[in-house]
Amino acid sequence: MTYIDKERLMALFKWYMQEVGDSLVSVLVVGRDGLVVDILTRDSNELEEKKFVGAFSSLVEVILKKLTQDFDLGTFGAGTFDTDKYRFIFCESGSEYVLVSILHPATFVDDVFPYAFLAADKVARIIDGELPVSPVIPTIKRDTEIERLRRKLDYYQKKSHSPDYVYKLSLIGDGGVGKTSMVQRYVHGIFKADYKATIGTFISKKECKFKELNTSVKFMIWDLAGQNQFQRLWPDYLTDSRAGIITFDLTNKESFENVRKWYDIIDKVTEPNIILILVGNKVDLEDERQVSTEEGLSLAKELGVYYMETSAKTNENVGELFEWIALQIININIEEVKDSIFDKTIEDGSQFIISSPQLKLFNNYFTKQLDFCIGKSDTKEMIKYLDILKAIQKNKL
Ligand SMILES: Nc1nc2c(ncn2[C@@H]2O[C@H](COP(=O)(O)OP(=O)(O)OP(=O)(O)O)[C@@H](O)[C@H]2O)c(=O)[nH]1
Ligand SMILES: [Mg+2]
Repeated sequence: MTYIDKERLMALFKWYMQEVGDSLVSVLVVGRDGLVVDILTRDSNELEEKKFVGAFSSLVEVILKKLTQDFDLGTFGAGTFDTDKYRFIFCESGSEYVLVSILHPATFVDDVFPYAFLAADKVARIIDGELPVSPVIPTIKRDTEIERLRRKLDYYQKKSHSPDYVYKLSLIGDGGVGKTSMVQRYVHGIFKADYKATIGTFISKKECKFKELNTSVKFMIWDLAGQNQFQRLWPDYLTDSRAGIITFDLTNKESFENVRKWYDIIDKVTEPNIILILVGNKVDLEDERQVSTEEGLSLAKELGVYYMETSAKTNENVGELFEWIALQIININIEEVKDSIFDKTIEDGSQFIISSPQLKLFNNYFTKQLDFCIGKSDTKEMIKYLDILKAIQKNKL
């Protein structure tokens, strides 16, 4: 059996229990063989544990049978099961394990599912053991009308953001287009050829630094599972996104045809001023291309978003993609303060200091970019501007 970092697993269980609240009475990780790897109960004592292991064991056959069927069909096993005492949610956690959540019978499972999948994905990664996994489960806000109104007010009242503001950036698009690969390339500098579909969502943090400009943008990156069985979770996971990367696979026409669907999903739950970019990934597979740059650009124009082509495999344009979004965010922050203090030095919340002539150049740069969407060659143009910005900072211009 592989080594499992149980301490981390337990820390994750604790976060999971804390976020879901009292309705979650026990959480277990179980192997496909039905053996319990680890368990946490709310009132953690051995007697309680035994009770829940017992409750689970009476169901284990049904659950494992269903999971095996799903697995054979190539779909992800996840579902609920009710007994008179408890509600069970089980989520497949990688191909070998299952995360089982035991809840009070009256629990509204739709509230728990977003957390359960998030936890299941983390469990799979902890067991995998290849990369560090944070055990932290963030609060996921369910999108009620009141919540939305409150956020809108909040957003418009906030003129500029504090240096510690963390921007939520979400990646969406069909399963297998390369979202996780792009994030892992950007955050960890690695690429893996095998495909492990994301369960629910995978969250990473990264700070995009512009040393010469003495500023940075902090991202919390939400990489959503693209497979259809996760669709009811998408709106919850996308809530509060400030930027979105709609990804398709250049070698898969269907994933391109689904871009509009993804656009509608993110458009519905986010603010109109969200920064969106359309990305055609796997540009390294030139021979297998099914979507041309022109087609990509034309759809991006129609949707009023930017366009870029990337390869997580060769690292083409991946850093540039995130940098581009960060620059857009800086630009929005400047826009928000510039009218009042145009001729003075401008200092925005993210420590971005800029003088009036610099500001003009910066603005020209963005205005120019707004006129057209960026394709592969245009990205070079962008990088050229980045160099100009760097030169400005060093007062060479
Ligand atoms: N050649 C090539 N393969 C890639 C590229 N990006 C991803 N892949 C491969 O495509 C497959 C799917 O990649 P993932 O990143 O897991 O896809 P995803 O969009 O996260 O999929 P879901 O999590 O199911 O939504 C993997 O086998 C990757 O190795 C790329 O730029 N070029
Ligand atoms: Mg993924």
